Amino acid sequence: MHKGLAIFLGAWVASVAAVHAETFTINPAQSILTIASANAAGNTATQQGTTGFATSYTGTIDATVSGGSIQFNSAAADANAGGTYQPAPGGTAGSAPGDYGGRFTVSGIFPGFFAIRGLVASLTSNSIPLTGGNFDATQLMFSATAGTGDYLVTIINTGGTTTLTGTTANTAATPGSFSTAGGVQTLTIPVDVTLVFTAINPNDSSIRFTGNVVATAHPVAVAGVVSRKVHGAAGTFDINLVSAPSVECRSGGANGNHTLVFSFANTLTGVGGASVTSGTGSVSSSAIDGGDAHNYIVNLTGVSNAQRVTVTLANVTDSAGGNSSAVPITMDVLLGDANSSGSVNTTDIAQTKSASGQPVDASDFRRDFNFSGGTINATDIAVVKASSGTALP
Ligand SMILES: [Ca+2]
Ligand SMILES: [Ca+2]
Repeated sequence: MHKGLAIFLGAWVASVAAVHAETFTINPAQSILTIASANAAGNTATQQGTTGFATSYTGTIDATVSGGSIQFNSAAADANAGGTYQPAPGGTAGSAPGDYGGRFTVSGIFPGFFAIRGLVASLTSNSIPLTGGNFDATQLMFSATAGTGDYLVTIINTGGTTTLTGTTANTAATPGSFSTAGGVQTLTIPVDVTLVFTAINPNDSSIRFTGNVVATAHPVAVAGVVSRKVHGAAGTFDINLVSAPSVECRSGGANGNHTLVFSFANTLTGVGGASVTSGTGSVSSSAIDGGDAHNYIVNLTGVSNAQRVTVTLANVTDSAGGNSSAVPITMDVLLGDANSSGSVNTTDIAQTKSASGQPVDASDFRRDFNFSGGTINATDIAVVKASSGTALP
């Protein structure tokens, strides 16, 4: 192995500080929401049978976790049909599977029933600080994105269906938690929300749901991402895109070609593809490294200078059971920026001139702008001079 590679492999151990959304899968065995109280058109409700006021949830939660904070982007928390409840859909006589089922009495004498069906809730928040793995659960907002409430009072022949909509703040006093063990991330969200809706008169009905939602994710572990070029006979040199000096300062040639190597802690079992998701350039080819399945190689073309270009891998899975819907990396591209400062100026010119005549190696490859190998020479000095005055956006 070339000594330059050894140096940069050392830097790969640091985890990628990429911030991106993870999709957590709700665990139904640990995600039970109970109706703590309910009233239908002003009448206090109790549960039908023994299960009417409790059911489990399935679905997904999309959240972004960075070092010290968590943000909930969306969710599709789907209440499971926990039993067979009156009335039938549409508020007609009979019964059918439902998420929740309740009963109530109108005017003290007329029995009524309601059933909640097809309830799906979303979950959003601003960025919430994570302190010791805990976060303030009252910062979460719940929205009903689908679902109906069917109700029927048989004797007075009053029945119908109301759509469950609206957004309500979580009031659970217990903090939520986020933890990681064995690569698996676990979110625990205490829930205490009251959904207000209309049965007969506006906002005449409400249901308070309490309990916990537990969801897990197992993202792939990214070990590092580099931009790789072969400098002639001098060998292969990588620029670590995750930690400084991270600016790709070498030429992409006439076609703006660069090669990115994503490295993972575990061998890859699948990658859905790679694409440029921000900035100018396109993917000409990409594949799992045939020699080492820890790596995914992306060849880029049409990458313009003086820009930030983001390349995102889709649907990455690994041999440890990890999967991530998106693994992005942003490369700063600035020809001639030898010292990775974000601008090309007299400092870069002086550094290049000072290396003139020296053989290209790990100590000075950032000044071999045309990655020719051999020695740093007049061609490299001409490149940095021509680039002087340029900068990253
Ligand atoms: Ca510079
Ligand atoms: Ca050169």
